[in-house]
Amino acid sequence: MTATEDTIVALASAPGIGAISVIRLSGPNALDIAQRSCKRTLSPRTATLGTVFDELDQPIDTGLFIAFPGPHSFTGEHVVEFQGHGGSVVTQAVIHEFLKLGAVPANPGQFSERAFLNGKLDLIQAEAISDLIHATSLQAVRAANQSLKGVFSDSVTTLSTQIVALRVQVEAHLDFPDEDIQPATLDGLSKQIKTTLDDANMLLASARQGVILNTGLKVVLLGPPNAGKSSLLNCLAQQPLAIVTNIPGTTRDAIQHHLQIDDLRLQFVDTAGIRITDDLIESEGIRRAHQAACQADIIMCLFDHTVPHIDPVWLDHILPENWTPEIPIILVQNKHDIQPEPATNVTSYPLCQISAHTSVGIDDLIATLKTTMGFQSEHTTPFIARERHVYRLSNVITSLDAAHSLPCDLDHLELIADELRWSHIALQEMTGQFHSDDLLGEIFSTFCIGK
Ligand SMILES: Nc1nc2c(ncn2[C@@H]2O[C@H](COP(=O)(O)OP(=O)(O)OP(=O)(O)O)[C@@H](O)[C@H]2O)c(=O)[nH]1
Ligand SMILES: [Mg+2]
Repeated sequence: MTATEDTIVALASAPGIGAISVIRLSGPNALDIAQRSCKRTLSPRTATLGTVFDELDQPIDTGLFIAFPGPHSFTGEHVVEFQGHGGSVVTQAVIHEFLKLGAVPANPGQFSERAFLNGKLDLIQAEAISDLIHATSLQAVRAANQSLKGVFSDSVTTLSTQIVALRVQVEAHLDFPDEDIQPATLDGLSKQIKTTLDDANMLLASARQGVILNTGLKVVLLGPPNAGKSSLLNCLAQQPLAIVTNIPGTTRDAIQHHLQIDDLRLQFVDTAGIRITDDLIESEGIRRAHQAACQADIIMCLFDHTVPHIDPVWLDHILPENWTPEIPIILVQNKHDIQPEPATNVTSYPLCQISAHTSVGIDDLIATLKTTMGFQSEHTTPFIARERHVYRLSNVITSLDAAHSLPCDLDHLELIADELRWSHIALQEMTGQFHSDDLLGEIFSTFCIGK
């Protein structure tokens, strides 16, 4: 089914000067517009050399036309791609000719939106196209390809099928309330809800990894003055990004640096040392350090040999008052070259010993960071995901959790049915089976023009 009667046109390659450019047409008149522009008949999926002429029969550009008649095209509509010379004026002149022949300019992401509306891909796959284009690491590229291939969507569909099966059972009991339901049946239902909830939690954990691959991880370095926070940043970056001195209170501001470590995009925030102070500037630095810590994906809590014992009281002095236990912490004992003995640690947080001077323990620290964030074995290729997916999956889990915590008896079946219905809708919103125009606008407007 065609999403619209318009035939859209856009430059699909990057704007500017290049060897070649790709201009893309999609819609019911794509083939007609392309053939009229070059006065040639285009065979499906065959490269045809042709010249685009203006209305005075003057040649504008000569290149290759490839026609993909719908529905066997990216958008599901008739698509024609023209590979011409990659200059800004010449490409604009070709686009102008296509517009004169009846095409209209495409909005950002409109080709992908049409592919979605025509059932060529679901919303998760469409988002993966944009994530692939914007990927900043090879691992993100691999993960985006997994999502594009449908790995994430398949898991969502499997979960959806499980929930539909549960709904069918519950609704059947509600439709025929006079028929006896055996306690064993209700018990079985409760167990199935629990299994589905466990599966949803596993999928959420994978989706969280997918978001980290997509957007990176914010790691905040927090600790007392002189612990070596700035030195650790410099050690990881392998360059003197931050000022280091032996004067406590050297770092005053929260300074952010993006680093690529083992294919992971990490945003490190070096912060002012935490201590009690009357100094106005330092106090503001500490406030900013605490603010950054509250927005962290993970906190690295640094200290050195002057702190031989780590307990919750010491941590309370370092962490912000409004710190939430959901933000994981790694304890990092620096200056191993001075003190190789580990501090006693009576907290539940992992402790890593490093030296920012000699790089001892840095590999172990990165490995601990990955395990703490739940990164699975490097043999499994994760899929890419977005905050939107994590949010929806959390809704699914909240509803399944509510359904599971209700007593599974006749009095509560209606409430259980309601929770199952909500969880099903949340899953459908992920793949786009259920969507609003606003949601589509929000997603596709962030795409490139021509994609
Ligand atoms: N021996 C030794 N000294 C270190 C190590 N790391 C840092 N230092 C020294 O410790 C002092 C403080 O280092 P910084 O990196 O400035 O410490 P900081 O935590 O950023 O301090 P503030 O910015 O004041 O909060 C400097 O003299 C560093 O050279 C290490 O691994 N071994
Ligand atoms: Mg510092």
